[in-house]
Order: sequence, then structure tokens, then C-alpha cells
Amino acid sequence: MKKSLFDLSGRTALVTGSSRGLGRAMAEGLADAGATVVLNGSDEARLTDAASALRAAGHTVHVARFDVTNEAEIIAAFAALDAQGVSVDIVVNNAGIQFRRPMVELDTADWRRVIETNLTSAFVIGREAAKRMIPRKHGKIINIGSLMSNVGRATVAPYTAAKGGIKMLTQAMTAEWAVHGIQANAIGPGYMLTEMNEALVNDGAFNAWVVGRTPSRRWGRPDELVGTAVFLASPASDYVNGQIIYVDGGMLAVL
Ligand code: GCO
Repeated sequence: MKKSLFDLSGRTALVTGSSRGLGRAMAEGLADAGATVVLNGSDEARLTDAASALRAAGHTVHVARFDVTNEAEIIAAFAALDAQGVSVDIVVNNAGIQFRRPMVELDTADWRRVIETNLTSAFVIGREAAKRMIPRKHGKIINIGSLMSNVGRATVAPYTAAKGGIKMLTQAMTAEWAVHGIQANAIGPGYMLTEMNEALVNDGAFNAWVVGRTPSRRWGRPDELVGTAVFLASPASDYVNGQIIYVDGGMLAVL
């Protein structure tokens, strides 16, 4: 039977920040599409839980515990995967944090922490993955952006700068690596029901604003990123490069 364009069997996907939330949902979705997954996080217990759940569902899972802001740990993790004979064909740079504070009250240390976690990590992990993908002449890099890759919102300046950077880093990756058979693209999730947004969901006024401002009139669920992630990880997107796909219920499409 002809292999489906969306079949990921024989491929290995590293998903950062995949012990919970959007990362976990995408790791499960890529595994359901046939991929071996490498789970990542910095919390050992959460990682073990996530790995057991995916293994119980019959999936092949590796665990790479590293802090995405720690370059030495990232380099060591890729070397450890090499030593295990695990070649990473797909990277989902998902790990990220949010920090809400007006800029005039924002410490530079907090600014740097958000930029390091949400942007610099994607560069370092992308670089280490590309070093291995280029000789193999194929690879997929999926960077997780945000609405804030395109629009601003008060109190989230470092996050907005980082997510804007993610959009342009993705295009820079395309400029350098497409010639080597690598596709680098991004996903821009809208307002999703995640731990990061719990305070916003529980804020009646903000919740009403999101529901009223989103053409789909609701928040998104983490599993609603899976289809786009599988598409960007699969042969179906072999001629798609440097793009950002917004999964936002239409929020960015309308005034
Ligand atoms: C916020 C939210 C957003 C969402 C998401 C929207 O404070 O506005 O945290 O940043 O998480 O990124 O695309």
C-alpha cells in the first residue's frame, strides 16, 4: 500500500517541553502518526509519567532530560542520542515560558530569561539538529510561535519579542538549510487552554475578551495543534518552507 503523505513511521521526533501542555499533545500526535518520539523537559517525574503513558499506548519513546537554556546540556543530549543510534529527523521547538509585567517595571534578568527560553533555545537546538540533518539531506524543524509573532499585547513584551524572533529565525533557517533538504516552519497557536494561560482563563474579563475576539468564539485545545504539526513533520510539507501557520480560531484573520 502506498505510504500516506502524513505517515511518520521510520522517523524520530524530538519535542522540547513535551511532558505537558502543547508539547505533550504534539508528541502524542506525532507518535500516533508513526514517529518515534524523544520527550524533553527538565522535570524528571513529569517526563517519566509522559513516557510511560506513551509507551502504554504502544509508542516507541526516548527521554532526553535537559534545560533548553543550558547549551552544554543540549549538546550533551544530542551526543547521548547519537551514542544510542537515535537520529533526530524532526525537531519541534516548543518549550517556552510567559512572564507578564509592564515594561517600565520589567527587570532585565526577566527579559533575558524569556528570550533565552523562548528564542535562543530554538537557535541552539536547531543548530545541533541541523548539523546532523544536513549530511542526511533531510530534516524538519517546527518552531512554536504565537499570535505574538505578529501582534503585540501590553505586559508581555519579552514574550512578544521572542515570538517575533521565532518567526524570523524560522525564515533564517530556511535561507540557510532548505538547500540541504531541511524544511523549517512555524506554528502560531492562538489562545489555547494550557497551564500557561490558566490565569487568563480564570480572569472573567480576559476570558470574555478572547471568546468575543476569536471568530471561533472559543479557546483552542492543545490537541488542535496536532494536525498542523503532523503536516509540517511529514512528506506532505516537503515544499513548504519558512512559513508560519496560525492555529488561532481565526483571531489574526479578522479585525
Ligand atoms: C498572553 C498569552 C498568550 C498566549 C499565546 C497566544 O499572555 O497573551 O499567554 O501569549 O499564550 O501565545 O498566541
